[in-house]
Amino acid sequence: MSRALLTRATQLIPGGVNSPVRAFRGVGGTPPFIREAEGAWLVDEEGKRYVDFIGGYGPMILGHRHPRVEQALQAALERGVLFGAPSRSEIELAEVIVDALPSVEMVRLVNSGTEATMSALRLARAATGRDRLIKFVGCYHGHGDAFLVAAGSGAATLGVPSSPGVPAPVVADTLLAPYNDLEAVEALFAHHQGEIAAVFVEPFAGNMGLVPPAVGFLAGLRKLCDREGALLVFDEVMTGFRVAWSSAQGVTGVTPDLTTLGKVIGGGLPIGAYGGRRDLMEQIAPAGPVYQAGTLSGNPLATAAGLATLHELAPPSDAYQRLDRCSQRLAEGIRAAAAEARVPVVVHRQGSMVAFFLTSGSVRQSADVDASDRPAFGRLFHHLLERGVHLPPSPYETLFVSLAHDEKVIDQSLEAFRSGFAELGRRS
Ligand code: HOZ
Repeated sequence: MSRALLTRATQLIPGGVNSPVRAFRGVGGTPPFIREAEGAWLVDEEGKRYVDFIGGYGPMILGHRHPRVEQALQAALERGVLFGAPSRSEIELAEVIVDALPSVEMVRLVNSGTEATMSALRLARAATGRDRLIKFVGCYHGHGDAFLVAAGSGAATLGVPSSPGVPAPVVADTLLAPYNDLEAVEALFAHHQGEIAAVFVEPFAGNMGLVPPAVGFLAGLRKLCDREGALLVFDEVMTGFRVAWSSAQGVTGVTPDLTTLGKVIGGGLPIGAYGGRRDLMEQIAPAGPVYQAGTLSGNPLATAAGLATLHELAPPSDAYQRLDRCSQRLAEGIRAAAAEARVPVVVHRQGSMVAFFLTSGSVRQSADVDASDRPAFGRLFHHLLERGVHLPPSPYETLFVSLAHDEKVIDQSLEAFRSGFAELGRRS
Protein backbone atom coordinates (compact mmCIF):
# COMPACT_ATOMS: atom_id res chain seq x y z
CA MET A 1 0.00 0.00 0.00
CA SER A 2 2.77 2.47 0.95
CA ARG A 3 4.61 1.64 -2.26
CA ALA A 4 1.47 2.41 -4.29
CA LEU A 5 0.92 5.65 -2.37
CA LEU A 6 4.54 6.66 -2.92
CA THR A 7 4.21 6.00 -6.65
CA ARG A 8 1.06 8.12 -6.73
CA ALA A 9 2.64 10.86 -4.60
CA THR A 10 5.79 10.93 -6.72
CA GLN A 11 3.73 11.89 -9.78
CA LEU A 12 2.46 14.97 -8.00
CA ILE A 13 4.90 15.99 -5.27
CA PRO A 14 8.70 16.18 -5.74
CA GLY A 15 10.09 12.89 -4.42
CA GLY A 16 6.57 12.11 -3.16
CA VAL A 17 7.13 14.08 0.04
CA ASN A 18 6.72 17.58 1.36
CA SER A 19 10.03 17.58 3.21
CA PRO A 20 13.06 15.69 1.86
CA VAL A 21 14.13 13.61 4.85
CA ARG A 22 10.74 11.85 4.87
CA ALA A 23 11.62 10.15 1.57
CA PHE A 24 14.02 7.64 3.19
CA ARG A 25 16.87 8.57 0.83
CA GLY A 26 19.30 8.25 3.74
CA VAL A 27 18.25 4.68 4.56
CA GLY A 28 16.69 3.39 1.33
CA GLY A 29 13.31 1.70 0.97
CA THR A 30 9.76 3.02 1.03
CA PRO A 31 8.41 5.15 3.87
CA PRO A 32 5.22 3.90 5.49
CA PHE A 33 2.42 6.40 4.87
CA ILE A 34 0.98 7.39 8.22
CA ARG A 35 -2.78 7.39 8.59
CA GLU A 36 -3.06 8.43 12.21
CA ALA A 37 -1.26 8.76 15.51
CA GLU A 38 -2.10 8.38 19.18
CA GLY A 39 0.10 8.89 22.24
CA ALA A 40 3.53 7.41 21.50
CA TRP A 41 2.32 5.57 18.40
CA LEU A 42 2.09 6.08 14.66
CA VAL A 43 -0.27 3.93 12.60
CA ASP A 44 0.31 3.44 8.89
CA GLU A 45 -2.21 3.01 6.09
CA GLU A 46 -2.11 -0.76 6.56
CA GLY A 47 -2.86 -0.46 10.26
CA LYS A 48 0.69 -1.35 11.35
CA ARG A 49 1.71 0.39 14.57
CA TYR A 50 5.09 1.97 15.28
CA VAL A 51 6.61 3.45 18.42
CA ASP A 52 7.20 7.02 17.30
CA PHE A 53 10.66 8.46 17.88
CA ILE A 54 10.22 11.09 15.15
CA GLY A 55 7.88 13.16 17.30
CA GLY A 56 7.02 15.30 14.28
CA TYR A 57 10.75 16.26 14.36
CA GLY A 58 10.31 17.81 17.77
CA PRO A 59 6.93 19.46 18.35
CA MET A 60 5.03 16.42 19.72
CA ILE A 61 6.50 16.57 23.22
CA LEU A 62 3.17 15.60 24.83
CA GLY A 63 2.63 12.75 22.38
CA HIS A 64 -0.10 12.62 19.77
CA ARG A 65 -3.70 13.69 20.36
CA HIS A 66 -3.15 14.99 23.86
CA PRO A 67 -6.65 15.73 25.23
CA ARG A 68 -5.74 19.22 26.47
CA VAL A 69 -4.38 20.20 23.07
CA GLU A 70 -7.41 18.74 21.32
CA GLN A 71 -9.78 20.65 23.61
CA ALA A 72 -7.88 23.90 23.05
CA LEU A 73 -7.96 23.36 19.29
CA GLN A 74 -11.66 22.56 19.35
CA ALA A 75 -12.40 25.72 21.30
CA ALA A 76 -10.21 27.81 18.98
CA LEU A 77 -11.90 26.28 15.94
CA GLU A 78 -15.25 27.42 17.24
CA ARG A 79 -13.94 31.00 17.56
CA GLY A 80 -12.58 31.17 13.99
CA VAL A 81 -9.31 30.14 12.35
CA LEU A 82 -7.87 33.44 11.13
CA PHE A 83 -8.61 37.08 11.89
CA GLY A 84 -5.93 39.17 10.18
CA ALA A 85 -6.17 41.36 13.26
CA PRO A 86 -4.54 41.17 16.70
CA SER A 87 -5.93 38.66 19.17
CA ARG A 88 -5.54 37.79 22.86
CA SER A 89 -3.90 34.38 22.45
CA GLU A 90 -0.89 35.98 20.72
CA ILE A 91 -0.23 38.04 23.86
CA GLU A 92 -0.72 34.99 26.07
CA LEU A 93 1.81 32.95 24.12
CA ALA A 94 4.28 35.86 24.08
CA GLU A 95 3.85 36.21 27.85
CA VAL A 96 4.66 32.55 28.46
CA ILE A 97 7.78 32.75 26.27
CA VAL A 98 9.04 36.01 27.78
CA ASP A 99 8.40 34.68 31.27
CA ALA A 100 10.31 31.44 30.67
CA LEU A 101 13.30 32.92 28.82
CA PRO A 102 14.84 35.95 30.56
CA SER A 103 16.89 36.80 27.43
CA VAL A 104 13.67 37.30 25.47
CA GLU A 105 12.14 40.65 26.35
CA MET A 106 10.00 40.85 23.22
CA VAL A 107 8.98 38.25 20.68
CA ARG A 108 7.50 38.16 17.18
CA LEU A 109 5.49 35.10 16.08
CA VAL A 110 6.01 33.73 12.57
CA ASN A 111 5.05 30.48 10.85
CA SER A 112 8.15 28.26 10.84
CA GLY A 113 11.65 27.93 12.15
CA THR A 114 12.97 28.87 8.72
CA GLU A 115 11.09 32.18 8.87
CA ALA A 116 12.31 32.80 12.40
CA THR A 117 16.00 32.43 11.52
CA MET A 118 15.70 34.43 8.29
CA SER A 119 14.05 37.25 10.20
CA ALA A 120 16.56 37.13 13.05
CA LEU A 121 19.37 37.41 10.50
CA ARG A 122 17.78 40.46 8.89
CA LEU A 123 17.43 42.06 12.32
CA ALA A 124 21.02 41.24 13.29
CA ARG A 125 22.29 42.79 10.07
CA ALA A 126 20.17 45.89 10.51
CA ALA A 127 21.09 46.33 14.16
CA THR A 128 24.84 45.99 13.62
CA GLY A 129 25.09 47.57 10.16
CA ARG A 130 27.15 44.52 9.13
CA ASP A 131 26.42 41.80 6.57
CA ARG A 132 28.44 38.73 7.46
CA LEU A 133 27.35 35.87 9.69
CA ILE A 134 29.08 32.84 11.12
CA LYS A 135 27.34 29.49 11.10
CA PHE A 136 28.61 26.05 11.98
CA VAL A 137 29.07 23.16 9.57
CA GLY A 138 26.23 20.67 10.11
CA CYS A 139 23.99 23.11 11.94
CA TYR A 140 20.66 23.63 10.22
CA HIS A 141 18.79 26.90 10.47
CA GLY A 142 16.03 26.17 7.97
CA HIS A 143 16.19 26.51 4.22
CA GLY A 144 16.71 30.26 3.91
CA ASP A 145 19.36 31.06 1.28
CA ALA A 146 21.95 32.54 3.62
CA PHE A 147 21.90 29.44 5.83
CA LEU A 148 21.92 26.78 3.15
CA VAL A 149 25.66 26.29 3.24
CA ALA A 150 27.15 23.16 4.81
CA ALA A 151 23.71 22.60 6.36
CA GLY A 152 22.71 19.59 8.43
CA SER A 153 19.41 17.65 8.59
CA GLY A 154 17.87 16.63 5.24
CA ALA A 155 20.48 18.64 3.33
CA ALA A 156 23.30 16.57 4.84
CA THR A 157 21.29 13.34 4.50
CA LEU A 158 20.86 13.93 0.78
CA GLY A 159 24.46 15.04 0.34
CA VAL A 160 23.40 18.52 -0.84
CA PRO A 161 24.49 20.60 2.13
CA SER A 162 24.77 23.59 -0.19
CA SER A 163 21.90 23.87 -2.66
CA PRO A 164 21.86 24.87 -6.31
CA GLY A 165 19.68 27.94 -6.73
CA VAL A 166 21.35 29.79 -3.89
CA PRO A 167 23.22 32.64 -5.61
CA ALA A 168 26.91 32.81 -4.73
CA PRO A 169 26.70 36.49 -3.68
CA VAL A 170 23.95 35.63 -1.19
CA VAL A 171 26.16 33.16 0.65
CA ALA A 172 29.39 35.08 0.18
CA ASP A 173 28.73 36.60 3.59
CA THR A 174 28.11 33.24 5.29
CA LEU A 175 31.28 32.20 7.07
CA LEU A 176 31.71 28.62 8.27
CA ALA A 177 33.38 27.08 11.28
CA PRO A 178 33.34 23.51 12.56
CA TYR A 179 30.98 23.04 15.52
CA ASN A 180 32.79 23.13 18.88
CA ASP A 181 35.82 24.86 17.35
CA LEU A 182 36.24 28.18 19.14
CA GLU A 183 39.64 28.82 17.58
CA ALA A 184 38.12 28.70 14.11
CA VAL A 185 35.55 31.30 15.17
CA GLU A 186 38.28 33.49 16.64
CA ALA A 187 40.19 33.27 13.37
CA LEU A 188 37.10 34.30 11.38
CA PHE A 189 36.58 37.32 13.62
CA ALA A 190 40.26 38.25 13.24
CA HIS A 191 40.05 37.96 9.46
CA HIS A 192 36.79 39.91 9.13
CA GLN A 193 37.17 42.58 11.79
CA GLY A 194 34.11 44.78 12.17
CA GLU A 195 32.22 42.86 9.47
CA ILE A 196 30.40 40.08 11.33
CA ALA A 197 26.82 40.81 12.34
CA ALA A 198 26.06 37.60 14.19
CA VAL A 199 27.04 34.10 15.17
CA PHE A 200 24.15 31.65 14.66
CA VAL A 201 24.39 28.43 16.62
CA GLU A 202 22.23 25.52 17.68
CA PRO A 203 23.23 25.43 21.37
CA PHE A 204 22.75 21.67 21.29
CA ALA A 205 23.21 20.76 17.63
CA GLY A 206 20.22 18.62 16.67
CA ASN A 207 20.54 18.40 12.92
CA MET A 208 23.67 16.24 12.81
CA GLY A 209 22.21 13.72 15.19
CA LEU A 210 22.57 15.34 18.58
CA VAL A 211 25.94 16.91 19.36
CA PRO A 212 26.38 18.75 22.65
CA PRO A 213 28.49 21.87 22.97
CA ALA A 214 31.97 21.24 24.36
CA VAL A 215 32.69 22.75 27.78
CA GLY A 216 33.25 26.48 27.33
CA PHE A 217 32.20 26.57 23.65
CA LEU A 218 29.00 28.61 24.05
CA ALA A 219 30.49 30.83 26.77
CA GLY A 220 33.46 31.39 24.45
CA LEU A 221 31.13 32.43 21.63
CA ARG A 222 29.41 34.85 24.03
CA LYS A 223 32.76 36.41 24.94
CA LEU A 224 33.90 36.70 21.32
CA CYS A 225 30.61 38.28 20.24
CA ASP A 226 30.80 40.82 23.07
CA ARG A 227 34.40 41.67 22.25
CA GLU A 228 33.71 42.03 18.53
CA GLY A 229 30.33 43.79 18.71
CA ALA A 230 28.48 40.90 17.05
CA LEU A 231 25.17 39.38 18.15
CA LEU A 232 24.92 35.84 19.47
CA VAL A 233 21.84 34.10 18.11
CA PHE A 234 20.70 30.82 19.63
CA ASP A 235 18.64 28.76 17.22
CA GLU A 236 16.37 27.06 19.75
CA VAL A 237 13.78 25.99 17.20
CA MET A 238 14.50 22.42 18.27
CA THR A 239 15.75 22.85 21.83
CA GLY A 240 13.32 25.58 22.95
CA PHE A 241 11.02 24.20 25.68
CA ARG A 242 12.25 20.74 24.63
CA VAL A 243 15.44 20.23 26.66
CA ALA A 244 14.07 22.14 29.66
CA TRP A 245 11.46 24.78 30.45
CA SER A 246 14.33 27.28 30.44
CA SER A 247 15.50 25.79 27.12
CA ALA A 248 19.17 25.38 26.14
CA GLN A 249 20.02 28.88 27.33
CA GLY A 250 18.82 27.98 30.82
CA VAL A 251 20.64 24.65 30.84
CA THR A 252 23.94 26.13 29.64
CA GLY A 253 23.68 29.45 31.47
CA VAL A 254 24.75 31.35 28.35
CA THR A 255 22.57 34.29 27.34
CA PRO A 256 22.03 35.00 23.66
CA ASP A 257 21.05 38.38 22.19
CA LEU A 258 18.41 36.81 19.99
CA THR A 259 16.64 33.45 20.13
CA THR A 260 14.68 31.61 17.46
CA LEU A 261 11.90 29.20 18.43
CA GLY A 262 9.41 26.89 16.75
CA LYS A 263 8.29 23.25 17.08
CA VAL A 264 7.16 22.81 20.76
CA ILE A 265 5.70 26.33 21.03
CA GLY A 266 3.15 25.36 18.37
CA GLY A 267 2.18 21.96 19.79
CA GLY A 268 2.30 20.40 16.30
CA LEU A 269 0.82 23.30 14.34
CA PRO A 270 2.90 25.54 12.08
CA ILE A 271 4.67 28.22 14.11
CA GLY A 272 7.99 29.95 14.63
CA ALA A 273 9.14 32.88 16.71
CA TYR A 274 12.13 35.10 17.23
CA GLY A 275 12.81 37.31 20.17
CA GLY A 276 15.44 38.90 22.34
CA ARG A 277 16.60 42.18 23.77
CA ARG A 278 13.98 44.93 23.68
CA ASP A 279 16.32 47.44 22.00
CA LEU A 280 16.80 44.95 19.16
CA MET A 281 13.21 43.80 18.81
CA GLU A 282 11.93 47.36 18.78
CA GLN A 283 13.66 47.72 15.43
CA ILE A 284 11.09 45.36 13.87
CA ALA A 285 8.22 46.92 11.88
CA PRO A 286 5.97 48.63 12.75
CA ALA A 287 7.84 49.58 15.96
CA GLY A 288 10.95 50.13 13.82
CA PRO A 289 12.12 50.03 10.21
CA VAL A 290 13.16 46.35 9.79
CA TYR A 291 10.38 44.85 7.73
CA GLN A 292 8.93 41.41 8.41
CA ALA A 293 5.29 40.36 8.07
CA GLY A 294 2.96 37.37 7.64
CA THR A 295 -0.69 36.72 6.80
CA LEU A 296 -0.83 33.63 9.01
CA SER A 297 1.52 34.80 11.77
CA GLY A 298 0.07 34.37 15.27
CA ASN A 299 -2.52 32.02 13.84
CA PRO A 300 -5.25 31.29 16.43
CA LEU A 301 -5.04 27.50 16.05
CA ALA A 302 -1.25 27.47 16.38
CA THR A 303 -1.28 29.72 19.43
CA ALA A 304 -4.02 27.61 21.03
CA ALA A 305 -2.12 24.34 20.51
CA GLY A 306 1.12 25.98 21.63
CA LEU A 307 -0.39 27.44 24.79
CA ALA A 308 -2.03 24.15 25.73
CA THR A 309 1.26 22.31 25.21
CA LEU A 310 3.25 24.82 27.23
CA HIS A 311 0.71 24.74 30.08
CA GLU A 312 1.29 20.99 30.41
CA LEU A 313 5.06 21.51 30.55
CA ALA A 314 5.20 24.58 32.77
CA PRO A 315 6.58 24.36 36.28
CA PRO A 316 5.66 23.14 38.83
CA SER A 317 4.75 20.19 36.59
CA ASP A 318 7.24 17.32 36.71
CA ALA A 319 7.06 16.95 32.92
CA TYR A 320 10.78 17.41 32.28
CA GLN A 321 11.77 14.98 35.04
CA ARG A 322 9.46 12.37 33.50
CA LEU A 323 10.86 13.03 30.03
CA ASP A 324 14.38 12.75 31.44
CA ARG A 325 13.71 9.41 33.10
CA CYS A 326 12.29 7.79 29.98
CA SER A 327 14.92 9.24 27.68
CA GLN A 328 17.71 8.12 29.96
CA ARG A 329 16.28 4.60 29.95
CA LEU A 330 16.31 4.70 26.14
CA ALA A 331 19.84 6.11 25.87
CA GLU A 332 21.28 3.65 28.40
CA GLY A 333 19.39 0.78 26.81
CA ILE A 334 20.80 1.58 23.36
CA ARG A 335 24.30 1.78 24.82
CA ALA A 336 23.87 -1.57 26.60
CA ALA A 337 22.36 -3.29 23.55
CA ALA A 338 25.28 -2.19 21.37
CA ALA A 339 27.84 -3.20 24.00
CA GLU A 340 26.27 -6.66 24.31
CA ALA A 341 26.64 -7.13 20.55
CA ARG A 342 30.12 -5.53 20.52
CA VAL A 343 28.99 -2.87 18.11
CA PRO A 344 30.81 0.42 18.67
CA VAL A 345 28.34 3.19 19.40
CA VAL A 346 28.31 6.73 20.78
CA VAL A 347 25.05 7.79 22.42
CA HIS A 348 24.21 11.41 23.21
CA ARG A 349 21.22 12.66 25.18
CA GLN A 350 20.00 16.04 26.27
CA GLY A 351 16.62 15.93 27.99
CA SER A 352 14.26 14.12 25.64
CA MET A 353 16.57 14.40 22.62
CA VAL A 354 18.59 11.25 21.97
CA ALA A 355 21.00 10.27 19.19
CA PHE A 356 23.30 7.36 18.56
CA PHE A 357 26.21 7.12 16.14
CA LEU A 358 27.70 3.90 14.84
CA THR A 359 31.31 4.84 15.38
CA SER A 360 34.13 4.14 17.79
CA GLY A 361 35.41 7.71 17.82
CA SER A 362 33.96 10.68 19.66
CA VAL A 363 31.36 12.87 17.95
CA ARG A 364 32.01 16.59 18.34
CA GLN A 365 31.23 17.94 14.88
CA SER A 366 29.57 16.98 11.62
CA ALA A 367 32.70 15.41 10.10
CA ASP A 368 32.49 12.82 12.89
CA VAL A 369 28.93 11.98 11.87
CA ASP A 370 30.00 11.75 8.22
CA ALA A 371 32.62 9.22 9.33
CA SER A 372 30.12 7.01 11.19
CA ASP A 373 28.85 3.78 9.63
CA ARG A 374 25.82 5.15 7.77
CA PRO A 375 25.03 1.98 5.78
CA ALA A 376 24.86 0.10 9.09
CA PHE A 377 22.53 2.79 10.42
CA GLY A 378 20.26 2.08 7.44
CA ARG A 379 20.24 -1.66 8.20
CA LEU A 380 19.46 -1.06 11.86
CA PHE A 381 16.78 1.47 10.94
CA HIS A 382 14.95 -1.08 8.77
CA HIS A 383 15.34 -3.85 11.34
CA LEU A 384 13.61 -1.55 13.85
CA LEU A 385 10.97 -0.38 11.42
CA GLU A 386 10.01 -3.95 10.61
CA ARG A 387 9.57 -4.56 14.33
CA GLY A 388 7.39 -1.49 14.81
CA VAL A 389 9.91 1.13 15.95
CA HIS A 390 10.07 4.23 13.75
CA LEU A 391 13.24 6.30 14.08
CA PRO A 392 13.86 9.42 12.00
CA PRO A 393 15.29 7.97 8.76
CA SER A 394 18.77 9.49 8.96
CA PRO A 395 21.75 9.51 11.31
CA TYR A 396 21.70 13.31 10.94
CA GLU A 397 18.40 13.54 12.83
CA THR A 398 17.60 13.29 16.52
CA LEU A 399 15.19 10.89 18.24
CA PHE A 400 12.48 12.61 20.26
CA VAL A 401 10.84 11.09 23.34
CA SER A 402 7.44 12.36 24.46
CA LEU A 403 5.46 12.31 27.68
CA ALA A 404 3.33 9.57 26.13
CA HIS A 405 6.34 7.22 26.02
CA ASP A 406 6.47 5.08 29.13
CA GLU A 407 8.84 2.40 30.41
CA LYS A 408 6.88 -0.32 28.68
CA VAL A 409 7.12 1.36 25.28
CA ILE A 410 10.82 2.09 25.77
CA ASP A 411 11.56 -1.50 26.82
CA GLN A 412 9.61 -2.86 23.89
CA SER A 413 11.69 -0.63 21.59
CA LEU A 414 14.93 -1.70 23.26
CA GLU A 415 14.06 -5.31 22.53
CA ALA A 416 14.15 -4.42 18.83
CA PHE A 417 17.40 -2.49 19.32
CA ARG A 418 18.95 -5.56 20.96
CA SER A 419 18.14 -7.87 18.06
CA GLY A 420 19.15 -5.15 15.59
CA PHE A 421 22.55 -4.63 17.16
CA ALA A 422 23.02 -8.41 17.44
CA GLU A 423 22.47 -8.66 13.68
CA LEU A 424 24.94 -5.85 13.02
CA GLY A 425 27.41 -7.56 15.34
CA ARG A 426 27.10 -10.84 13.41
CA ARG A 427 27.80 -9.10 10.09
CA SER A 428 30.96 -7.30 11.24
N1 HOZ B 1 14.76 20.62 11.59
C1 HOZ B 1 13.93 19.55 11.23
C2 HOZ B 1 14.59 18.23 11.51
N2 HOZ B 1 15.95 18.22 11.42
C3 HOZ B 1 13.44 19.65 9.87
C4 HOZ B 1 12.50 18.57 9.52
C5 HOZ B 1 12.41 18.46 8.06
O1 HOZ B 1 13.32 18.89 7.36
O2 HOZ B 1 11.42 17.92 7.62
